[in-house]
Amino acid sequence: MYNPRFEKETFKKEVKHNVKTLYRKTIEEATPQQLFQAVSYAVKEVIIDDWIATQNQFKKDDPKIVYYMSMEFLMGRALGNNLINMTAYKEVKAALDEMGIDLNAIEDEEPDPALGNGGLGRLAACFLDSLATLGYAAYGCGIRYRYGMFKQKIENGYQVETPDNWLKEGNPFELRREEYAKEVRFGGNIRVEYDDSTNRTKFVQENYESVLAIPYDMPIVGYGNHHVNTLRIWDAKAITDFQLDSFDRGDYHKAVEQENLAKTIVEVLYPNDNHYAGKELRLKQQYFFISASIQAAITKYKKTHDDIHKLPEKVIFQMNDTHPTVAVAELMRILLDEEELGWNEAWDITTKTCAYTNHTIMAEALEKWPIDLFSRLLPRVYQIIQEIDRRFLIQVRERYPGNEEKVRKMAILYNGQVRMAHLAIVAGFSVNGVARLHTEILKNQELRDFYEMMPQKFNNKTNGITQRRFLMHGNPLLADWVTEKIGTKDWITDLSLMSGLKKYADDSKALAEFMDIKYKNKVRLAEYIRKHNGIEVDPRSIFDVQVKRLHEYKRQLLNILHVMYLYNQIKEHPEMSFFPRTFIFGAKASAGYIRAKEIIKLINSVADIVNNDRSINGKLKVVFIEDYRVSNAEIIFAAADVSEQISTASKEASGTGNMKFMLNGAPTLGTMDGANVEIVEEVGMENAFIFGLSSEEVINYENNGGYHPQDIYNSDPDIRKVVDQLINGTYSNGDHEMYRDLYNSLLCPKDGSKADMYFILKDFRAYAEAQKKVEEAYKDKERWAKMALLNTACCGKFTSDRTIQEYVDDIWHLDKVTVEI
Ligand code: TH1
Repeated sequence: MYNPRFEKETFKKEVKHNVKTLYRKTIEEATPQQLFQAVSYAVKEVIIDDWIATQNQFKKDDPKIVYYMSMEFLMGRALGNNLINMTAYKEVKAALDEMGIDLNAIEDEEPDPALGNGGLGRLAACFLDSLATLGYAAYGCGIRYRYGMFKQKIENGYQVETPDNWLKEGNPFELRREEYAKEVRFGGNIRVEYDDSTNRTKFVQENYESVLAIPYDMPIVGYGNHHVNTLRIWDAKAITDFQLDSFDRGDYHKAVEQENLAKTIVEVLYPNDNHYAGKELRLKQQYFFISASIQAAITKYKKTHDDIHKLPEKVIFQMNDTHPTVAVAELMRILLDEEELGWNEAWDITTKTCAYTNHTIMAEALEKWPIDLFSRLLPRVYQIIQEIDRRFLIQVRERYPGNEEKVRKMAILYNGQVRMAHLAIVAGFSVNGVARLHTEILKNQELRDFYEMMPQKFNNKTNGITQRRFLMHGNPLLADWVTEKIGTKDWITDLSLMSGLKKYADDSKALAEFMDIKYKNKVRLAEYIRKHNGIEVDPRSIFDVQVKRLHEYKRQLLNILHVMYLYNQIKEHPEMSFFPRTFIFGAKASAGYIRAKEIIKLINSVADIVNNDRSINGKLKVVFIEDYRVSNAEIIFAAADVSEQISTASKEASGTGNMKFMLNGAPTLGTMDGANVEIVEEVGMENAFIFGLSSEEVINYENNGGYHPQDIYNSDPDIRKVVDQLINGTYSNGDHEMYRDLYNSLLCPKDGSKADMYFILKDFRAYAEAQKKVEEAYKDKERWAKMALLNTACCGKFTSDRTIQEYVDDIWHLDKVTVEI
């Protein structure tokens, strides 16, 4: 047994006790939310012991620590996951059953912590799970947003955003740690002082505003190893006036301003995925959590080490995209101004401690802060960046004498902007992409100049996902079946063992069992859809699923145009054979992304027409699942037959949903983009449906001004019909304007951009043919079952455990910790 405190009677007593002391109630009287709280506190009690033990082990072993710096951690619910990782899920479920409490219902009471947008934030969460499971010392560093990712409602087919007040009922798993608060300073000016006695120039920030950063710690439980790491997210508080400089004391305006600053800084997560908006508050958020995290890391290091020069032996700051990149300058500031090191010493430490992960090549996602804004908000940090840039450009000119074009292309400060990616590459010792293809594109296209100058920094770390959440928790039927079939549950920590399923690929009994589990999961999703959408879907139809953030490059528009095409086909040829299909969508659009919202409306309009057309006998259904998030994702992946991964080749850096589908036995229908390439390599071309332009072809077209979608429109009547239906009122009650912008985006954009930038019409025929092949394959039950099973069997590479081990081996060089209990 993992812990005697999970013993049935002990645990039951604990829950009863909690209900009594927290709410003055009995189990029978308690509300489901109160039961969730009481159960969670009982679980936390046990976690705390392991958490303490882990910290003590760290003190003994003094391991190297990775600080995973991220604006986003899309954690998903904690209760079920913690129970799984403490290997107590089934025991606790049984104990609660005896008390008449349904664990699943209790789990549904937990708000889904959504401190992230999508793949990037969820990757950070999977990484924390793997770090703890593999026994490495790690901190996640982020922001405790008051409001996470908005809740999505669909009203009249349109997305409506409502605030995600995830802390309303209190978060039972967090610990507030006021005593580790750090001050963070913004604005003002820098006074330069010369100190004769030490011969040093001092840089003193004056007239600044400051906030107090208060850490909240959440436990990150490793699987079955008593290892508990920490996610440290920062809240902001005004510095009360007695803490102000004597000069400022009693300054009422200043006190109120600082109150406001503190409140607004952590108020809300920016709901943009793969997009940079350039808002001042966002930069404040970045510096706020970075300054607090770096200060805390240095304080911690200095508690037990006296030589700051050896920081790189014990500390790594991994920067999750450019959002935390101000870290390099903040570390320099602390080393220069507070530790009083010289530039070269400080630079040496910084460039051995900081590493950067690139997650996108989308131009609109690149962070380029206007210099005036940046230098006003972070005057000292800006000075340091100027000096980093000055010294870097000397090197560029040495390497490429007379080549001012190179200087312009590579500079950190250029054209009135601070280019954060360049800063990260120059100051980091490692630059990694998140899938093989993506890393090659970085090296050969986007970051070519940097790769040429410093090839040793570049490396690939293909993303991964945690099987603890996305199989054990999300798909318990399949998890148990896998354990039975391969004769071990070691796959929970070694996903390569899934290959043990390959021997069942031609075993009809095993295949039938596998598909029976898929069927049950489809029934579960069908019930969810009935309850939430009021739509009846047939679990015997093909569940064809595209769930991810809504973005033009992800091409949900291609998917829904194809649905419109199928509908036309069925209507025109009622006798045509057609295997029933349910197209399932789930996607949030950034609140300000108008075209993405139009696509959501279109999907819902098509759903309305198609689902209510009795003449097609329910052959086609379209479902838009409201508020796609981690908790319903688990249900969706388990139930999917087809995994739609149809981004314009070269645009999706990796994708991680693709891996979750694969794990759950859904073949990929996709382009050769991101990690799809590696998925196909593992599972075999014959077990996926690949179509469309290659990334090289896309890049080629882009470099030559695009292509002519008009030609396709003119020559292909089926495509023309579908495109025309955007403006002839078919899906808009006769309104010819509702989808005019989508129509224009394909043929003649009004904003000066290229027509059909994402090659939707170009790839349409290839997509339709691939979809035809899906249908053919599905009709042959055995063949489909084999494909599906092989997807599960071949997914071993895509565990985040493998990804993390690669980061450790090539970048972080962490020490393993064994927690002794
Ligand atoms: C995503 C990428 O689009 C996706 O391909 C990848 O699998 C995932 O990161 C994890 O590596 C990104 N999300 C964001 C979010 C923001 C900015 C850039 C990216 S890239 C806010």
